[in-house]
Amino acid sequence: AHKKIEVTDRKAQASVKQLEAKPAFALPVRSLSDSLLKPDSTGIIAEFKRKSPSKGFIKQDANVTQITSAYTRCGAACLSVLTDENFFGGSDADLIEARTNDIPVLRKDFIVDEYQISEAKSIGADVVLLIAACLTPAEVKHLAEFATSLGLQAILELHAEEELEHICDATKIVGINNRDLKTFNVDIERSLRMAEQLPADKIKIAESGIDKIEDILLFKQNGFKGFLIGEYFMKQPDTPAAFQS
Ligand code: IGP
Repeated sequence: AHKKIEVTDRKAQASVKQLEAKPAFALPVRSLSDSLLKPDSTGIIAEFKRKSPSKGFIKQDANVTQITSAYTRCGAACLSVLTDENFFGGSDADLIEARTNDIPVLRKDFIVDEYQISEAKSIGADVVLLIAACLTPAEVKHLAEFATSLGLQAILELHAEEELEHICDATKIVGINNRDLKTFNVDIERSLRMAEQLPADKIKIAESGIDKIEDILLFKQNGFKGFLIGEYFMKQPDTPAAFQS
């Protein structure tokens, strides 16, 4: 049966009205699906991540402005910015800064309620992540519809086959996480097998542990349109300069 990961950490909250009043809430949303489906898209979703639970600090003093603008300049189709502070050392301020680039920005966090989606919009996010391991299928449907009602797109993240039941009409973009969130094991073959079971009309994104061109080609051959890469880019000695092609 499906087991939820419990997310307990919550910040002090502004009212939804206060969120809606923030200037970024009114910004036009940039479409992730349009960006990924452009004929010349690299499909690369480049992630800004200072640290992770599996690796500790990757780049403690990373500069979000420099790195996200370099990602954009070098052809990323989308930016992913961690806003979770506890596990990933991220912040809303990082995402607000990344939003100045002209490609879509994904708010990478553990979303469990509508409030966090309004909050994502209020800091200028274009896309939110819904992690099946944190949500029931009914919650995914509800939250994906809510995101759509705000004009945002949602990525449904799956890892295990029993999570396929979380897919619904409102989840048009499906990410398959190569990394198990509990054991941190990365298994690309497993993701490819799982992808075969996705409905053909979903846009597929491969997430985590991607560190070579061959991985991307393999995912492409299997119909994936997006490739979410964090650690490999962030661990380069000089991330902005190293991200050249
Ligand atoms: C990026 P990597 O191995 O390239 O750094 O992975 C991204 O997929 C990973 O950060 C991620 C993630 C998540 C983080 C995927 N799903 C959910 C936090 C929450």
